[in-house]
Amino acid sequence: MFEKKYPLRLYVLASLLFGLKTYVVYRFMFTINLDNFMQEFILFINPFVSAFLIFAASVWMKEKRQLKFIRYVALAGTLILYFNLIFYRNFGDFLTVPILFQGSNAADLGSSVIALVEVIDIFLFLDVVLIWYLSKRENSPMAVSYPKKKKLLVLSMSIAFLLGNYIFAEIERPQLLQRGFDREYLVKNIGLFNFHVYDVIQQSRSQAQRVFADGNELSEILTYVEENTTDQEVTDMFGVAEGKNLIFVTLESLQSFVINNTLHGEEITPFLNELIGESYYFENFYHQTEQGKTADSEFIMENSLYALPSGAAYFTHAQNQYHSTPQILKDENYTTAVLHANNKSFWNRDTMYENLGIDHFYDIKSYEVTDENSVGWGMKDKEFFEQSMKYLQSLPEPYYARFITLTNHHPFDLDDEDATLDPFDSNSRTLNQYFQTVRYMDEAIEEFFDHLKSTGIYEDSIIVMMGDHYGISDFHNRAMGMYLEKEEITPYDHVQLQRVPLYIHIPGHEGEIISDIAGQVDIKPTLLHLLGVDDSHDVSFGTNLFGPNRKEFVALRDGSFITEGYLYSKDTCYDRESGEVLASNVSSNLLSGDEEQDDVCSSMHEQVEQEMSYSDKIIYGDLFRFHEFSRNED
Ligand code: GP9
Ligand code: MN
Repeated sequence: MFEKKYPLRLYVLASLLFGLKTYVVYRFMFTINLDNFMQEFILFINPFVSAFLIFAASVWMKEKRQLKFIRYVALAGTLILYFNLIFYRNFGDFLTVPILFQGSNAADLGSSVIALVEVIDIFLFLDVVLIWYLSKRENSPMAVSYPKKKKLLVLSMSIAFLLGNYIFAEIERPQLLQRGFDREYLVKNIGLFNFHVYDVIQQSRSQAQRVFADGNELSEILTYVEENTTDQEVTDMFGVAEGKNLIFVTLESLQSFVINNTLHGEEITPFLNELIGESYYFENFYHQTEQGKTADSEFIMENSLYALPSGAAYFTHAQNQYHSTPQILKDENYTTAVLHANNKSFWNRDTMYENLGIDHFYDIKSYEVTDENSVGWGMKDKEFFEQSMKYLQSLPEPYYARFITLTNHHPFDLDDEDATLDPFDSNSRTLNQYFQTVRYMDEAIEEFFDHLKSTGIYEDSIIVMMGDHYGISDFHNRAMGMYLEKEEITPYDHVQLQRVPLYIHIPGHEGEIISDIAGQVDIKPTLLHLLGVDDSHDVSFGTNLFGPNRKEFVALRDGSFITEGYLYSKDTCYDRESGEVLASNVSSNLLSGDEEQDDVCSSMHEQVEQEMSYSDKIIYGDLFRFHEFSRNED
């Protein structure tokens, strides 16, 4: 009786339930920053707008098809939401099209995924069950054949809602869709599902970019690079490692905050702390990776180009023409190799390495991997270094050999017998265990140094070690605040936590602690300088870290940047040393064109965006295919 008088149509019910569920996930399962009521409001309406838009399309169908459509859309939408949640728990980020195409990675995620599933997740599927049940009832009054007028009314309503949402978003964040800002802004303002549509359009556009790109675009970029990111000054460090082997170690997920720090009164990284005294150690060195994580760190340091704003260039642009460090070193008679005890296809490395000029890739097949010598993602680092020595010794000298470690990887699992530090005690199992795997890595590096010394390789080599990216995402901010004894982790703290260690260890050199700001794009010109290789024709977005004309800023891929004096993040400008807020709403000030409101950060803000867009243009357009990298022959 009630149902007849006030018919509740299934598309309305599904929209309400799905909208509500999405809102709960946004609000309580993602950690989305909300600064004001307007943002709260937009975040609340956008899930309903998206849900209505898609479910309401059912009114154009016959009754039976309506029900089927609603059922499957509810299920598919929930799965999309859930995959995002799982991904978010690990990476603190949302899925994008290129990430989805990295299907081969998903299989390898194994242990990580299980650690990311929680019992409460079952609730996310309850509305799907209800919709399924209601839609399967005989003669359900929840779907009827609608007259044309009603269909048009529903359609106009859904478009009006979408437009309303867009207008609110535009007021809150001008030029949102044109500039993108970051994924969190997009999801916060237009919703996860519209963000996915936006991402698909963006990705198709970048494909088209390659097709339509031509060499002319490069000349403006070359002029910029020449004027801003090139330092040809020859210093007394030039060629100090000429003809030596270059051993590069990627320190998985190692952040700088553990270096020279303690837990339970014990040093976390005793060996790495001691090594500072015998190395050039960069204490304000930032990772610049994005979604490609380790692959991005490799991409940046080998090419001195920025990581892409979404996806990993290792996947999306593995066929491009590059001018990488291994390619350059091969011309100098170097043998190039990568050693990493994981599947060769992970991050599409096998394809990319060939293209980057890596002669030998010692992947999992080169190692004897057993249950005993594995944990978490695979072979334990100590075993990895030990078994790697025979390959290292077999390489013709001089060589450039890159080692990628693995044990200190989320979820930071370790066998009891390998743990030499007690876990931290907080609500985050991830952070608690992190200290233990970091300690394990420290011991593994110490053993590696011992191997290098006992084989005599040490004297003929320089050893460079770099943290690839953060290990502890914002998801663990509460626990991180507890460890760092801070009430909250602010955007300023977040950026400072993106510092990763960089060691340049040259046997015979005393080294020093270098406090100047630096980033992963600076690695390539620095290494070439040390090896005494002429790179005057290189196109690089970094500068030699030992040179006098260093770049003025380090740009992070989320739009934050650091200068000697300032730190900019989330539209706010901070004093770099003290963390004091100097100005907020920096980009709106810039957009308003009001000179007076322009503050210290905003002029640099423009240059940072420009520089990253130049790097993106090179990659999207595959522009190096139009460039001849002539080098001075002697
Ligand atoms: C995988 C390893 C980890 O081979 O390098 O990659 P990550 O998940 O850190 O990008
Ligand atoms: Mn990594």
